Amino acid sequence: MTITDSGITMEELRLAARNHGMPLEALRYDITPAGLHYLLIHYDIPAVDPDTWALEVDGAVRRPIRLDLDDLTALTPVTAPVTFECAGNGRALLLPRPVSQPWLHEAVGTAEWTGARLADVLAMAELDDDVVEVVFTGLDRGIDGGIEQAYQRSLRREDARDPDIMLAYAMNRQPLLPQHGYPLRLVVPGWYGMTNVKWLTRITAVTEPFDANQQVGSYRMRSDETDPGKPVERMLPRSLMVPPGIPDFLTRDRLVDAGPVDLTGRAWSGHGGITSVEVSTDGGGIWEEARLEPAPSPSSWHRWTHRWDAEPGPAVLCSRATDDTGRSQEMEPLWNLGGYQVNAVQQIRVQVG
Ligand SMILES: Nc1nc2c(c(=O)[nH]1)N[C@H]1C(S)=C(S)[C@@H](COP(=O)(O)O)O[C@H]1N2
Ligand SMILES: [Mo]
Repeated sequence: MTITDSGITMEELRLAARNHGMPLEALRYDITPAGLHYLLIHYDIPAVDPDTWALEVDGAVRRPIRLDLDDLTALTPVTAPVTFECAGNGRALLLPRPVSQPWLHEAVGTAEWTGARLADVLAMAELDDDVVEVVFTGLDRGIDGGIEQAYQRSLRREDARDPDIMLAYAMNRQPLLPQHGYPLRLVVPGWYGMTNVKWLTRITAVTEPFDANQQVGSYRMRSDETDPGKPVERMLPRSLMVPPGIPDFLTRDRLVDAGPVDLTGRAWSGHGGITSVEVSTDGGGIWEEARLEPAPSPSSWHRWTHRWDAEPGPAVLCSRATDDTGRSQEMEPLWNLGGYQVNAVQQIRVQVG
């Protein structure tokens, strides 16, 4: 059976016009400037009144608490660069294309987040012994799968204990921008972006696994509608390259001068550190080891570089990352119903002139 692409739909275009990616040339920055960080908002940016906003911690806890922004900033702060990637990054490379936000490669960014430790706040509230998950609720509401809901995600109790998880009130040392979750968001290093609940207003300890839409309806690796699938959690390894040379406006194919070209990019994984990045300039035939720099923190991407002696003619530039666990990247995207975890190798067509 041959499946042909029916073209991007108006629904996808509407989503793409609201939610922008990180321009790939911004891979040059260790810390992505806030305005260049990718953006994904399922519903609308909610209106927040900072004077009345507070975080409620409730459910199966011995001491329900209510914290305003001053209470949260008074707790011991942590700051770390954390690489975010949307679980749908790469979705638009699939055929047939799952209809949702149509990302190619650019749903990524690394900001420096500052916040209180989630573990400290949970310790203040004292979870009951039979708590199995912690549910995070945002202020934004909408309809998904025909059901009206707030944006909500949960973490298993053991995962919520990670001391690196933040209740973040600053991005790149500034208060959060409205689109990135002002005044408070969750930041869970290593997990795909949907985990990082924005406009956080409530944390609820529950004694049964949480089954709302964003937990069981979306973000599962499913082969078809009848498959309950496995949850999407930690980021698969991925490497991206700064496209060298200059682009054609419409096709974005690249024009590069012949001679030595310093290729550079970033690589990350939510399963552990990156152990190698390889580069191919012939579309994945021959691979050479790139020079990999240490990551500034365990939750941040690594920088890599590779010298390429570009000879006149066409070339297809690729890079692929391998992590601590041996996970790596395939050349061809692996299809799944929701279009998640598509970490196929980026391919950049260039003409060397
Ligand atoms: N409340 C709320 N939190 C949310 C979302 C949302 O729509 N509402 N989108 C999630 C998704 S799918 C991603 S990929 C990240 C994107 O974070 P960013 O827009 O700050 O880059 O936020 C997550 N947190
Ligand atoms: Mo996402």
